[in-house]
Amino acid sequence: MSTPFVAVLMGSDSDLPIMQTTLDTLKIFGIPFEAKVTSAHRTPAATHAYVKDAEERGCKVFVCAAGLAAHLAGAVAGITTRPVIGVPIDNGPLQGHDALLSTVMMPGGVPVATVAIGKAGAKNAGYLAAQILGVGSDELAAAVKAERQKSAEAVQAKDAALQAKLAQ
Ligand code: RP5
Repeated sequence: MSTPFVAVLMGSDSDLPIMQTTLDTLKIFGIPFEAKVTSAHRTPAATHAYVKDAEERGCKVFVCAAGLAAHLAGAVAGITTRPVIGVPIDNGPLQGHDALLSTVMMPGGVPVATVAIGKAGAKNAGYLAAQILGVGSDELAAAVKAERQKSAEAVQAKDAALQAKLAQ
């Protein structure tokens, strides 16, 4: 039987500094993943072959990051019916607005779940993958809830620190 995993694809190694956040988030949840540099434009045949092979080997969710024309997520969504999460990368002269529109504006019937531009989006891609996989795993769903609680407590601690400072 194949082991379920998440595939994190990026159009270039120049996307890795942002996409490291996705990998770190998947690690927090203990989700097995593969990370790969492959491009919709520069290596289309290799991208197609990888997606087909990954799906057969148990990939449950694809996370795809690209900047500029950013067609990677859409190209992957055209190959697989697994959920595809798109991360627009802000490494071009248009601050990621180009990548955002290229990633989000998919034709009907071939969705890409597009997250925010840049690092927040990369983090949310990891969380969203965990939430998707959590539908079939009570343990993972509980881990996502626990992370939410930790994040709420961090905000409360920040507020408490602010109130203490204001009271001085
Ligand atoms: C996109 O072009 C990549 O995802 C990257 O964001 C951008 C620039 O790639 P490099 O020229 O840095 O390799 O396909």
